[in-house]
Amino acid sequence: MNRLILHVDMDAFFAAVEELDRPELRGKAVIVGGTPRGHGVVATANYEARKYGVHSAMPAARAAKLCPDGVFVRPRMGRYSALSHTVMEVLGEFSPELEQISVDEAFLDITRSLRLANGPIDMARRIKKRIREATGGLTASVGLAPNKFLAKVASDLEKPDGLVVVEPGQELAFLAPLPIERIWGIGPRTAELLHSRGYYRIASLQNRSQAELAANFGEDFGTHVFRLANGQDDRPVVTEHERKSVSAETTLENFLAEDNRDAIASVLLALSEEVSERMRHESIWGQTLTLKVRDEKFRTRTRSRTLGEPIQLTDSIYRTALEIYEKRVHLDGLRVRLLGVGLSHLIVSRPRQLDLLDGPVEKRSQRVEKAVDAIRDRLGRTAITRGRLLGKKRR
Ligand code: TTP
Ligand code: MG
Repeated sequence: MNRLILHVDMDAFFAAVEELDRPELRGKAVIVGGTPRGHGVVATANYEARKYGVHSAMPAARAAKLCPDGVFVRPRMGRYSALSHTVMEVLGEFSPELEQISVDEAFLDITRSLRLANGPIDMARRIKKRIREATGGLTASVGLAPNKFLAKVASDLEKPDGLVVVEPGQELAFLAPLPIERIWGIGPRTAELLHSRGYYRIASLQNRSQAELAANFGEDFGTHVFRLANGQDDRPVVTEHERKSVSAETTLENFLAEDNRDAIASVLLALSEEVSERMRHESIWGQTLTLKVRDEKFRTRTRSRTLGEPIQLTDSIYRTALEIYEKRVHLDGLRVRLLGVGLSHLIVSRPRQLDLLDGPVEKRSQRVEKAVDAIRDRLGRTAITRGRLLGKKRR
């Protein structure tokens, strides 16, 4: 049976919230995060500011230059979280099979919930309308498709306020004209490599057999690309209580030498921090740490270690990941192109007796990380960054 998967993504989320709360901003180019004098980075910009080329993660100084009339607004994380919650509650009204991906994004499996509407497209329209009502006027873009990958691509195609449907049987035709960068895992570096081999549109990948792609890009990545390019993705929508792991990974802009310990450590620290932040936010701990390393030839290695007790803090995650890297990863001189850190064997609240085992150091570190969370909630993600992540060496 065909599945019906929705991907919902709020439009220019933080900026849209600011426009909602401050009508005087409407019609102007709004940039959230950073300052006009050029400190910090942009969290997001509204569609008006995007016309000037401003986008997320851009240094504020550059944004100010590109868009001199842009209004810089300080992030209000508490307000965004509250509205995020509202949106997720609306989605939960339509189906219990809800998987939140980020602050403004979720998958919803509506295969079994259709009785609430007059067919899937009607359900998608109702969801958009309910989100608008419940938030006081925010718009979402929705993709409706037989699987997660197609739904995610679809929701992004007609932003803002989009609704794009991929009918079963239309998967190949839908993907064919799109650039290869639409495929998960094909970032700028990989795209460059693929371009040099003549692959630009997904159609060019659809012409290749699985064996050819596996021979070119390694068994894992080649198979992944083959499946997605052909619109195949059977990952289920995983609701919160079924979730098995929390992980973060990144493809490196510049490949790192296997023995570039400092640079590898910095990346692992940033990933550990991301994982820890999510775990702390949801009050979950994990007992098995998995490190993922992909080399420049696309060979992927994963190494796991089950610990004596569940962990949650950046420091514990980071130290374990780095130790696994140093002791158990051997790339034979190949460079590193991707690193990932994940925790599994999750528990929702920490067993009581473990609190007694906490040494004073861990207690302090827990307090520090809690304080960091609180400040970030108020001032935004980039308000506090660890010394190491700033690229400065501190001894
Ligand atoms: P996105 O959904 O990626 O972006 P968006 O909602 O602003 O715009 P779009 O219409 O393209 O979906 O991210 C959601 C929010 O997360 C975004 O409003 C701000 C925040 N964010 C950051 O703080 N830093 C980032 O680098 C990104 C990508 C997002
Ligand atoms: Mg969004």
